[in-house]
Amino acid sequence: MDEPQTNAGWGRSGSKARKPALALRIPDKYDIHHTSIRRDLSSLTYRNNPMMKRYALPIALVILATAHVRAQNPLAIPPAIELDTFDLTLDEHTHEFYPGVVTDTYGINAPYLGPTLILHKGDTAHFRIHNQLAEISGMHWNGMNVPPEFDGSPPRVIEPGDTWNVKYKVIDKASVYLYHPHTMNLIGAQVGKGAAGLMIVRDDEEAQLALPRDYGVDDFPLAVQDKKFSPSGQLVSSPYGDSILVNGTAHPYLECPAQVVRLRLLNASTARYYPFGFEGDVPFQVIASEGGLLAAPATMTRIMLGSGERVELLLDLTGMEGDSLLLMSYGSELPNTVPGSNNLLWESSSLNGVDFPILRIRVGPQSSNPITTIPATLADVQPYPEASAARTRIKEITGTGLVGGLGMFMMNGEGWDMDVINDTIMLGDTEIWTYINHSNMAHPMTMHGGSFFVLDRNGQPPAEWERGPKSVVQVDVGDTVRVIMRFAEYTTDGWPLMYHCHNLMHINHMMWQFIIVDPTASVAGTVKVEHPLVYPVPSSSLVRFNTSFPVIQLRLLDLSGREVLRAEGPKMTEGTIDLARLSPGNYIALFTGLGKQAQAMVVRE
Ligand SMILES: [Cu+2]
Repeated sequence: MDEPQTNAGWGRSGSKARKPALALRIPDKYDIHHTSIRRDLSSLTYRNNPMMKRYALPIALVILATAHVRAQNPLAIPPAIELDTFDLTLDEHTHEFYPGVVTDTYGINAPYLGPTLILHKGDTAHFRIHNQLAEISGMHWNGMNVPPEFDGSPPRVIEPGDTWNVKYKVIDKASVYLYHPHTMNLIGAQVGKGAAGLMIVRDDEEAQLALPRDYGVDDFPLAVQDKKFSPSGQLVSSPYGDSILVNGTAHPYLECPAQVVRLRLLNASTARYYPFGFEGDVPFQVIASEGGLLAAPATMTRIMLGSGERVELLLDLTGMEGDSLLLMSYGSELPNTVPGSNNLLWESSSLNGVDFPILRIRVGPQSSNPITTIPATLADVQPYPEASAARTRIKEITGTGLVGGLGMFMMNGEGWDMDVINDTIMLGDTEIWTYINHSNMAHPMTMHGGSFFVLDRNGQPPAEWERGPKSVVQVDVGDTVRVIMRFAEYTTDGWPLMYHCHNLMHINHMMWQFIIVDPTASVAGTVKVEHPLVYPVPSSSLVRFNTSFPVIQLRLLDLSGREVLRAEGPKMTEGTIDLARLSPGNYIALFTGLGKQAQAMVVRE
């Protein structure tokens, strides 16, 4: 069992203690290339401080001379907590990412980001989410399959000052998950200020393996973000930043023992993609993706992650005591369809299209009971067979826009509308979703409701590291990516689930929703779904219905989830639906009353 850990590197911070920010332009650039360092020097303009002006050149020269060894801050490791009930408080804070520069932040039980929550598969997890922000918020469990009423998507809202009680059974496999607000129109802003944290799920299958899992000793979370700061040191909402933070630490280094270490690597950035790798092409083994372990480690020297994607990787440092390694982003290798490349048509950033360091790893002495070998096999990974799919949905992304969201991206011609259910899925079904990207930019696509498997990309099997359970998949320009997902656990019961682009500047518009319905049986939950009498079936015009409750609202959905009819109900227990104007086919009729729901299949001849 892991003891809760803390780390002194968590930072100098205050809660709501506002100090005046220094009028100091932050020397935040992170490049090791001499060309980009020259760009850095031009931005080192100190204002309102004659002393700083006088020393600007010598300081710049020192920075130039030490560019290769600028990783000077110990990496913050968020404390890991393991509780029956987690109290998570969203609040405003301040934090010094750079000494003497006080930045306004959001945090969860912390000045910036939140603690790492340790969960166990099979247990019931309880959370009390306290919203101390001055605006509405929420909480979502990225990658996890939880009852939709606790998923935290819009329209779920926690009003300022309110607490939301959440309870769900942990049914997902051992991996690293994310929690963050998923509030309508505020996701990017709230996450961008620091309202996010990691969850580590443990299970018996993972526990059987000789893997590093001593949190903070040989098992480390690495949440990588690019941030933009204003001249006064405040976080600026922007598609790109030119300061790299890992777990909120600028210019970080991490002391690792000379043995196999586990890095839980998360792209927590707004939009930037990172082709991660170690200087000198030191190989590493990817062992897990968002939803669980792979069948076997995949040996790689580069891994490109889009926003929201995460992997666990092993790095064998055995025999390397005294040595050091540099985790890099090889941005020069990004195709120009991907945010983070130097595509001249999009927003610019000094880090676009260039290689830059992420984290310096310094190898120290071995810990007790070190892991020194990497297992050859990992988990029983059984992608759903293609033949088990009840249907295929084509999801075509179109439109032209910028990384920051200007422009319009559509899915099958539709944008985000909270009043429209885009897809209706039958409980228990397995479905293939085919994402086709005809827009001008790569999008990392995610689905709520758990993990899926990637079947293929442009007809080719996915890369080895993409063959485990995933909840975010990269869909590049021109790509056709097929994923297969099972919807077996929960009906949505009035709380639709989302699928969306994980670029946090796109998410407010590139989001769509699905419901999971059980047309054959009552479902557990707060609302018991009843089966009204509906006749005749089929019909070419009027269908009569009888319900056990007065109907307030009546909706008809086609089998792709598109709403084809909505009417305020008769407020009586019987009435008629006119199918005459619908095309022939099957439809689901949803009847809503006060605290009551009923649904039935109707057929237009
Ligand atoms: Cu997008």
